[in-house]
Amino acid sequence: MSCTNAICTLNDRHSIPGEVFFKAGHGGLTTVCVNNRYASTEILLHGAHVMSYTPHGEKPVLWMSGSSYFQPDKPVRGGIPVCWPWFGGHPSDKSKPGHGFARIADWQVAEVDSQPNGTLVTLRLTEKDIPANLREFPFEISLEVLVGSELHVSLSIVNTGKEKMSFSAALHTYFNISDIASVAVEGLDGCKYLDTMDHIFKVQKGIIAFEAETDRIYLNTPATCIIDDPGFCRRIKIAKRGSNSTVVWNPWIEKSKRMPDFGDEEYHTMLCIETTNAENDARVIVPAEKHILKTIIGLEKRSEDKK
Ligand code: TA6
Repeated sequence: MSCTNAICTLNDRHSIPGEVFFKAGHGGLTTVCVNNRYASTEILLHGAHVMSYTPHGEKPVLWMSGSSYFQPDKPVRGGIPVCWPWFGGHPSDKSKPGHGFARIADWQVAEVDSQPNGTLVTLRLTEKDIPANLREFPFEISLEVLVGSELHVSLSIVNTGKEKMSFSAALHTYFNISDIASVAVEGLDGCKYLDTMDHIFKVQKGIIAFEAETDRIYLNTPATCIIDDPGFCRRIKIAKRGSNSTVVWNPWIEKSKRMPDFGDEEYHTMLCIETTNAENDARVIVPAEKHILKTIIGLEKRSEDKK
């Protein structure tokens, strides 16, 4: 087929009839649309941003703000932002974008593959794809998204340079919940965490419930977390690989009002459980070394709700 635009070329090269196609989505941003026997997912090439994951017959698992930007120079608010090569503010240059440049870069499609346990979409980014002022070292990163009965999202980071590479990172996942006042997070009992609200290290006692702005970096934990959601009669399981830190965030009332791309009342129905390499879990890899940061998201029925 003779194509006159990028979308046509992508469909020509990578579409899978009845399973994967490309379209110009929100803000005209190129979007990979996956719909298979398990679930439906949309992924932007902008930031390799997984926008949605909805297993058939279920409510959306990922949350998306109704006020999100969809612009080339801004991050999307919701889904799974890819935060790399720094988590939070840049370590030394505050003029650089928060949470790194990966989430606002234009990634390339490397592969789309239909597999027995789901649809695999692989996107790729190198230093050649980002503005020169943001380049600090050579790299090749890939995001592999496997859309199946669970959602597997792996960020592979390869040091293609000649020096050691230091980075921090997050798969900064926003989850769709019934009501922040009624959910609880299991899996972090006894964990030390940095409470960024007062910058004091504390220890988690039991489950996490929410009654105020919550922004915590849990340390030295490979644990699987569960969001127990009685309102939606479900439990969301968040397992991980290559991560020894987990961030739990809800902006609550005042911070929600300070974010222009976040509705004032939207904090009620979202919760971030982030698979990270943050704080003392920041990483260093030598030339040719690869690090993989992976989050695995699945649903479970609540025992009380099993009929
Ligand atoms: O992961 C928690 C956090 O670092 C919060 O402090 C809050 O800033 C959130 O990320 C969102 O950051 P963003 O740059 O996407 O507005």
